[in-house]
Amino acid sequence: MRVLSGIQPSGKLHLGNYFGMMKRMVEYQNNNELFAFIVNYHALTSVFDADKLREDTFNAVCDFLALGIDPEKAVFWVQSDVPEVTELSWLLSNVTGMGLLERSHSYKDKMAKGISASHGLFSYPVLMAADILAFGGEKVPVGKDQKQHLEIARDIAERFNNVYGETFIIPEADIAEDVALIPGVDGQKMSKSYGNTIEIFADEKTLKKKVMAIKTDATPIEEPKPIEDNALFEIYSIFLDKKEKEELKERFLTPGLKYGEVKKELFGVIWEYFAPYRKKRELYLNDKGEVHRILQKGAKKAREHASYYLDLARKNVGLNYLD
Ligand code: AQP
Repeated sequence: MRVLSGIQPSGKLHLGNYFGMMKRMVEYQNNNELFAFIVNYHALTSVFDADKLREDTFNAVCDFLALGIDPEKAVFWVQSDVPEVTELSWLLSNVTGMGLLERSHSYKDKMAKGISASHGLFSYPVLMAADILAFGGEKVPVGKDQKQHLEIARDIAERFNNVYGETFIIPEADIAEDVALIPGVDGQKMSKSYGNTIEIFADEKTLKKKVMAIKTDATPIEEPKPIEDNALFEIYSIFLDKKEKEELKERFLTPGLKYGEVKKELFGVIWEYFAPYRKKRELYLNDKGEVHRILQKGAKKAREHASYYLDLARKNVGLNYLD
């Protein structure tokens, strides 16, 4: 099975990114053909500082490698090193109805939050469809927030195939229900653009500050604590197995629990969980040459795959005028 997914370097990577997508990607690479990439073209919809984009892109690459992407097993690259996807995006644009994009929740949510909309932000799902279709992606591990974008990608692929004949594989979203939507410190979806993230590789002091800032309700200590819509409970739960989660639930429902103590404990759990990855990440951060070699090799392989689908699409729409 060909498994494919990308991540935006639009800020520092966070627990939502890791548990929603990255962790499963790493697991998939052992028994599947894995395609993983850093989508810096997509980040251009929200990042307008070139130095920041360069830094966040390099950091995202090192994060993903440290967290377990194995460039010997997976095809791993940075999106802008494979320009075929932008050409394919144009071909797809012409079979994409305006209405389909206007219904995008992510676009509408960003508009509602006062983020000004560019054409790039509006057409983001078309580029995302190109990212998937260019590589024949069959299964796409994502968080629940990307479910609709995946449906749009499927619609675009089906429409293209209907208009021009069988060209693309129809991809399927792969969403893990237990980690589908991880809340941020304010209880909304954890998101780089909402400034509510707990970063995977924050330093000790920052991590502690973020965890201590998780929003909790004002239930008195002597009363049971709610577990529904409780960001502290939900974030803690992602680090626990089924039995441990039941125990945590029991603790929340038992009067006397102090949120502050649970937060301190959670900080320790997160810090320990990522300790081995932090060491590995330092090695990559300090070896730019090796990282570049990995990415060049990945981009070369990715371009070969993308060329196959792009050439087929060019031919099927009639751009091969000399044939
Ligand atoms: N809170 C989340 N819970 C579960 N999964 C999440 N993902 C993101 N946030 C959560 C998943 O992580 C993958 C990569 O996300 P992305 O960076 O490409 O885009 P995003 O979903 O828009 O993530 P952000 O942090 O919210 O970025 P910004 O703020 O820049 O838009 C995706 O599979 C996503 O589902």
